[in-house]
Amino acid sequence: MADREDLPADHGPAGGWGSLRGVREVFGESWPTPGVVQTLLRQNKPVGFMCASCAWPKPATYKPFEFCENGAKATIWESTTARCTPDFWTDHTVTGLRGWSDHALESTGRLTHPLRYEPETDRYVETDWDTALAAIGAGLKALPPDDVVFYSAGHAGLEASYLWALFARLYGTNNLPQSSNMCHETTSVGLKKVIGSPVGTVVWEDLDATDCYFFFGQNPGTNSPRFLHPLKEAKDRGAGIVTFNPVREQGLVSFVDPQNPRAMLTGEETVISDQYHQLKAGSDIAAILGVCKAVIEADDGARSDGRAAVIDWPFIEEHTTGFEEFVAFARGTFWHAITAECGLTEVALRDAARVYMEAERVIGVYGMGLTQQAHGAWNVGMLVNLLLLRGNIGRLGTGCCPVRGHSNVQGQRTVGVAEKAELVPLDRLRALFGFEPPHRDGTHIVDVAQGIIAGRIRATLCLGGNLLRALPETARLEETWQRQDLTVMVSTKLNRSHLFPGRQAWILPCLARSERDVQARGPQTVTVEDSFSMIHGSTGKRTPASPHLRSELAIVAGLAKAATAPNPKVTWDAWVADYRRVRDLIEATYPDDFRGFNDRMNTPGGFWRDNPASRRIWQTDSGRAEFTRPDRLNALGFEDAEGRLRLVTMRSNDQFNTTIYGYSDRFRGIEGTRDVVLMNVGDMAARGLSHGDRVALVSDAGDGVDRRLGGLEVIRFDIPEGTVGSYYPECNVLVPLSLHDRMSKTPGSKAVPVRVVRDDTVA
Ligand SMILES: Nc1nc2c(c(=O)[nH]1)N[C@H]1C(S)=C(S)[C@@H](COP(=O)(O)OP(=O)(O)OC[C@H]3O[C@@H](n4cnc5c(=O)[nH]c(N)nc54)[C@H](O)[C@@H]3O)O[C@H]1N2
Ligand SMILES: Nc1nc2c(c(=O)[nH]1)N[C@H]1C(S)=C(S)[C@@H](COP(=O)(O)OP(=O)(O)OC[C@H]3O[C@@H](n4cnc5c(=O)[nH]c(N)nc54)[C@H](O)[C@@H]3O)O[C@H]1N2
Ligand SMILES: [Mo]
Repeated sequence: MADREDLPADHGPAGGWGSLRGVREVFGESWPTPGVVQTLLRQNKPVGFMCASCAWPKPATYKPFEFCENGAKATIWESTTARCTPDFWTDHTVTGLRGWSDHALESTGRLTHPLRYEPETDRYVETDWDTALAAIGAGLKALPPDDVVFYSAGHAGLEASYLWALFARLYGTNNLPQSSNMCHETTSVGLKKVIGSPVGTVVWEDLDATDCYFFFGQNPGTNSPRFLHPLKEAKDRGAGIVTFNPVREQGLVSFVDPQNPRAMLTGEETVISDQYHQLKAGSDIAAILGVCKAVIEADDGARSDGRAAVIDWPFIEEHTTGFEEFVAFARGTFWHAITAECGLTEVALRDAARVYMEAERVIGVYGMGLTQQAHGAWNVGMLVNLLLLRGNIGRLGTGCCPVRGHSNVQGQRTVGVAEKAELVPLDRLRALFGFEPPHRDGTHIVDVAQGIIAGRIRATLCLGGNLLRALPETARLEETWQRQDLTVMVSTKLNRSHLFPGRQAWILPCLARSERDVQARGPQTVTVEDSFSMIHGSTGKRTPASPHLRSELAIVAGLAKAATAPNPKVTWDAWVADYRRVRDLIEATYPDDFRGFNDRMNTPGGFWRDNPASRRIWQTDSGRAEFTRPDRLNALGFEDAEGRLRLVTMRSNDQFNTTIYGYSDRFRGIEGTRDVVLMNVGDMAARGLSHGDRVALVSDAGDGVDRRLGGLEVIRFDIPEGTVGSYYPECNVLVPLSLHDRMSKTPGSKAVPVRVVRDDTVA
C-alpha cells in the first residue's frame, strides 16, 4: 500500500486489488503531500481521526488499515496538493465556471482564503476574516430571522454543530434543515413512529451474532465498504444474506477481502447474497408484504399441525400493536397483486421467507432505496413489520439497521441541529444561556427550496455541502438562488453552489477533518457520532492546506458573535479556545447521552449513546412497537402509464455525493463517463434503441414543468423492465420538488417518473 507503483492489476469482485487500484487512480498526478500513508494509518482508530466519508461504525479492535477504498479517496481528496487560490479568479468568471463539471470544480483544489463575490467583475475576490464576518453579521441583522436558513451537510463535528444550532436559535430561528432531510429523514420520522427510535437499533455485537441479513436498497460495496468485512465474517460462519434491489450491485454479489493476503493472491471470492431479488423500483411494500404473507401462512400451517409457531406470539402480544389489521391486510392481498406489483415471483418471495424463518436472529439493513420514495416511511414500516413478526428487534443479533450517510449526520441531529422545535430541549437552552429560544418549527429543506423559488427565503448559510446541487429541481433553483440577499458557504472545495451567489455572497474556507486544529488552549479534538450511535473523538494531525483556514467551530463562533447580541453566558471566544468547554455544554444539555463526555470520547470503538428500542422500550405514541398497514402496494408518487419509466438516481463507486472523484464506476463496469442511462433490454427494444445510442431523459411528472437531461448514452444493463438508472447529482434536474415522502418530505429520488427520447442535439 505504501508504494502506489506496486499495486497489482484490477480484479472483479468488490474489495480486492481492484479497490486498492481504485484508490491509486484518484491521485492521478496529484498524489498528495507527503505523509498521506501515515495519515491513512491513523484513520478510524482510537486517538486517530475519523473518516470524513460515511458514517459506518469504527470497531474497537481495528485492522492495520481501518479504511476502505472510498474512505481513502475522501482523505486523499481533501489532502490534495492542488490549491484554489484567489489567483484562480483572474482567469475565470463565476458564470463561465457554470460550464464546468462537478469533478473539474473540486479538482481546482482546496480553497485557501475567505472570498467575497464581486458582482461588477462576476468573480470571487480575496477578503479577510474580520471584514467577512462583520459584513455577514450586519447582513443577518438586517433580515427577519425566519427568512434565513442555516443548512448543515453532516460533515462538521458535534462541537461546531452544537454551536451552529445555538447560533441559529440565538439569532431567532429554528430554520436548521440538514442533509438528512434529503436522506434518512424517512428514518428519523418513519422509524421513530413505529419503534420510537429515530436511529437504528443495531450495534457491533449484533453484527457478530446475527445469522441473517435482509438488505433493502443499501449498497455497501460503494457506500459503506467497511461493512463488507462483517458481512464476509457472517458468511464464513454460515449466515444467510438476502438482497432486494432493482440493480445488481457487485458489492452485494461477491467480495474479496483486501486485508486477507491469501484471498488477495488467489482472488478467492466470497458470494455475499444467497438470494438477489431484482424488484421494480419503488415496489418494496409489495415484496415485503409477500415475505410477511408467506411467514403468516407458514405459522398457520405449523400451528394447525401442532408444530412450533413461526411467529413470535409472546413478543407480538407483549410488545406490539396493530398486528391484527396488518395480518388481515396480508391475508386479504392476493399473491398475483403482490407479484404483479414488484415483478418477483411467488416462489422467489417464499424462498426469501424461508431464509427469514430459518434464522434465529435477523438484521434488516436499508438505505436510500427505501427512504427516497414518495411513501418511504411506509417502506420503513413494512421492513419493521417483517422484523416484528419474529421478534427481530431488541435482542442480540437482531435489529433495524439504517445505514447513515455523512460521517456526523446523525450526531448533528443529536446535538440540536433540527428544524423541529420538539426535538430540542429548549428549556435547557433557556436555563444554560438565559434567552428565550424560538418555539416555532423551522423549515424543512424541501420547503426551503420552495421558499427560494418563491422568493420567501432571503439568505442561506451552509455549514458544508453543496446544497443547490444536492436538491431536486435544479433548473428552477439555479434560476432563483441568486435572488437571495445573502449566501454564505463554509467549504473546503469549490462546488456548483458557489456559482449561484446571492446579492452578497461569501465563501469561508475551513480546515478538513484530517488537519491539525490548534486554538488558544492548544491542539483540539472534535467528536462525531456513527450509524450505531457510538461517539468518537477525532484529532487531525496534517498541516492545514492554507494558513488562512479556520476551523468550522471558529467560523461558526465568529459568525454568531457578529450576528447576535452579546450575552454574558455565551462566551464564544472561550469556547473556541478550548473545545472541551463546548463538550461540557453538550453534556449539560443532553446529560443522558453524553455523561462524562470529555473523559469517554477516546474510548476504543466509541461510547454508546444508548437506545431504549434496543431494550424493547418503545417510545411511540402507543408505548408499543407498531405494525404498519399501508393502503397501497408501492411507494411511488405516481401511477404507471404507457412509456413512463421509473428512474433510480444512483451513486457511482467514484463519488461521494456531489464530490466526483473520477469516472470509473468499476463495480458496474461503466468507465470514462457518467452521462449514461442504464436500461433493460426489453425497454430498449420497445423504443428501438441500441446499446450506445444517444438519448435524453425527460420528466413525466404530469405537472407541466419541462425537465430534461440530454446527452446520455444507453447502456444495456441488468435492471428490471420499467426501471432505468442514471447518476445523481446530474439527474436532479429531473426530480420534481413535489415528489417526496408524505410523512418526512424526503425527496423521492429513487423512483422518478421519466421518459426516454432520442437526443438529436449535437454532442
Ligand atoms: N462512496 C460513497 N459513499 C457514500 C456516499 C457516496 O456518495 N459515495 N454517500 C453517503 C450518503 S450521504 C449516503 S445517504 C449513503 C447512501 O448509501 P445508500 O443508501 O447505499 O444509497 P444509494 O447508493 O443512493 O442507493 C442504494 C441502493 O438502493 C437501490 N434502490 C434504488 N431504488 C430502489 C428500490 O425501489 N428498492 C430497493 N430495495 N432498492 C432500490 C439502488 O440500486 C442502490 O443500490 O452513502 C454514504 N456513503
Ligand atoms: N437525486 C438525488 N439527489 C440526492 C441524493 C440521491 O441519492 N439522489 N442523495 C441525497 C443525500 S443522501 C444527501 S446526504 C445529499 C448530499 O448533499 P450535501 O451534503 O449538501 O453535498 P455533498 O456533496 O456531500 O457536499 C460536498 C461539498 O462539501 C464541502 N465539504 C467537504 N468536506 C467538508 C468539511 O469537512 N467541512 C465543510 N464545511 N465542508 C466540506 C466541499 O466544499 C464539497 O464541495 O444529497 C441528496 N441528493
Ligand atoms: Mo445522505
